[in-house]
Amino acid sequence: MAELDVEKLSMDVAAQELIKKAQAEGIETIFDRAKTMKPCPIGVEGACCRICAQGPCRVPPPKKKAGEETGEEKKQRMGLCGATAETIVARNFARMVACGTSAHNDHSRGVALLFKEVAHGRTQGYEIKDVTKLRRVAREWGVAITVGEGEDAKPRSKNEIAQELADKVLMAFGQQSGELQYVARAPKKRQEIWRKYGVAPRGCDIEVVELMHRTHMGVDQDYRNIMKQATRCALSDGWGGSMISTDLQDIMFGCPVPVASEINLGVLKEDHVNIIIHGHEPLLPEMIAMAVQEPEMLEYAKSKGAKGIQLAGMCCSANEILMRHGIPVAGNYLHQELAIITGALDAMVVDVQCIFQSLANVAQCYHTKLITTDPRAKMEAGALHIEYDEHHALDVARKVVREAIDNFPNRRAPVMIPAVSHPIVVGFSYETIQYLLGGSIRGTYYTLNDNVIGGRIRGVAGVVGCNNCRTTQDSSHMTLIKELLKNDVIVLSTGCAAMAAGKYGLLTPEAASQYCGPGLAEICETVGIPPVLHMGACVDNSRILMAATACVKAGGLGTDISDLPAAGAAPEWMSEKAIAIGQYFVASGVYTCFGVTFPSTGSEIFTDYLFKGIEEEYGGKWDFIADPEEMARKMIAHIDSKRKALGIDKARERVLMDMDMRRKLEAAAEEA
Ligand code: NFS
Ligand code: SF4
Repeated sequence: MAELDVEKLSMDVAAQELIKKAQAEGIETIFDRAKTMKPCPIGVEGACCRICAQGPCRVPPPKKKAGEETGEEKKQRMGLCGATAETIVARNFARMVACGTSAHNDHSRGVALLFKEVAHGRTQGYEIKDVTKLRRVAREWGVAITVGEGEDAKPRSKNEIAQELADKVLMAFGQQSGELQYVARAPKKRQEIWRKYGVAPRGCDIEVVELMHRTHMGVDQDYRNIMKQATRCALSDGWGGSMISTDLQDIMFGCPVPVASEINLGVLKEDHVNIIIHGHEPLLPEMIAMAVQEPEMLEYAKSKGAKGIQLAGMCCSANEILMRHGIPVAGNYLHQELAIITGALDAMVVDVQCIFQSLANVAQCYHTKLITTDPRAKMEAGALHIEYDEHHALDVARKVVREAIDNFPNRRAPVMIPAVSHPIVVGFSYETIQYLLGGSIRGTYYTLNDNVIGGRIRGVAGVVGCNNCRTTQDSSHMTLIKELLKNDVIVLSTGCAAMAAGKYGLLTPEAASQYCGPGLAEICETVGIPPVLHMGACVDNSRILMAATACVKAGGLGTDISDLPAAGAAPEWMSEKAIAIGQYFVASGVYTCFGVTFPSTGSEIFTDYLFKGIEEEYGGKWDFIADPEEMARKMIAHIDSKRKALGIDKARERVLMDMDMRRKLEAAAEEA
């Protein structure tokens, strides 16, 4: 094995220690493979077409600037069928959107199916926890929350409401025409833009299917038209599947409220049975969280010589149970092999998405039991499959926990748990932010807006997305976030980015005085919140859309999301889901920056469209900036340009509003 420079691989000390341990023990990890296998230079630019058996066809980078090529030179930049670089790159990009959307929407379908079973009382362990949210969401879907008329009206039972709601929501997946229900949640102006360009999504499944069809060999050959469907598809994720799963998960498992916990591999305990839940779906993890607390389970663990059971999470499954139960997080995406290498992990329980196949190999080098639980995601070898079944979910969870306990006495390798962990405060759902910042009287995002208008908060940034082994773990996240905070930009975060923020102490209220500019620091200190608000898993990017919409509706910051002094970023993205998310943010009017690499650079014309042309249609646009400091600079410049357009660029002093100003705000809010 080649020598690795651990500081280049991760800025996380816990990761560095464990990569060294892996090296010493001869265990190969993603970091070794990244060193020996370089990315294909043509594929990385999206310029390799392998959608039919006459290819793969590669279109090399142009020798001249776009538009200056001769006909002959253009021909050399074509696939066998004549597909141009633009078509090839657009198809590849669109297929990433399709796959990313399918991942979120299929997750969402699972949640909706569970919701129906819960509503009918056919499950084990689940219940409807947030009745207030149930009623609010039900009303939106046209489900009555009372029976009878006028004074005789009586409230319907939560199960009755949920049953009807479940049927309506499930229809959204197969819906063929019209618009998805949550399109109506967007600011009015945004809805009109979507209608104008014909991209208001019809259903959660149809948009993926149509996009796959249109990117088949010999179908859609106009990159703008391909992107039109990619946009409609992405919107069926952000304002469709993802939003549905956030809502239904909140209704069943509880809407997140602020909760304290801890993050990084130091949360594992040497003398406890350690279980990590890794993946994306909270369904089984909710039950595992219950099972580990049962006295019989604790007794059983003690009978095997353990002091207790330590449950922790990884990736978005972690975010889900962290937000709702304060269960500690062992780490983000690039920590998955490393957790096993501690030698202290008795079971890693995985479901779907972002799971390395190499976990099976690594687990076999230690005593760790790798347990797959989802019928859609099995491993050929090296894992035990215990299938999730909502009708016996708690029993399945107990079985999983028992497997882990039984494995505790089998620990063999020297155990090394890095003494690295950080306290965090999480749970900033859209509703919680409204409550904290909106005040109890108005119950809107009004106070937030007021502070943005007054200039204490310069703007809002969403920093989301993955880790990527092609760049130093967490380093871009940290540089970007710190730059933003310093400039009074409040950060909303989800996914592995939010975990990164937590690992270096940014998810505590105390971080405000240390990292923020004076305006933002003052707000955070007054309200008692961290300057980076952890809003959940990647499906919970829908919460960011809702927060942005609430800002528009609260008034004073324009009439559309594209008017807000806001920007989004995924500086260490790697997953196709991130591309789907990026596309729905762009189509919602947000300037969205990605780091590491960008999968469209194989066509200058197409990239130009994503980085510039698309803004004329949707008010948002993509950007690719590898350097996080430069990314921060451009995001802040964008925020400032929006402030200028709103006429609040000079309002650094707090403006106390008079009645006239308030009336104007309210009028704008009504319009939105
Ligand atoms: Ni989002 Fe969450 Fe992490 Fe990236 Fe993967 S875990 S769904 S895709 S890697 S942020
Ligand atoms: Fe080549 Fe065209 Fe087939 Fe793509 S669709 S692999 S460009 S022949």
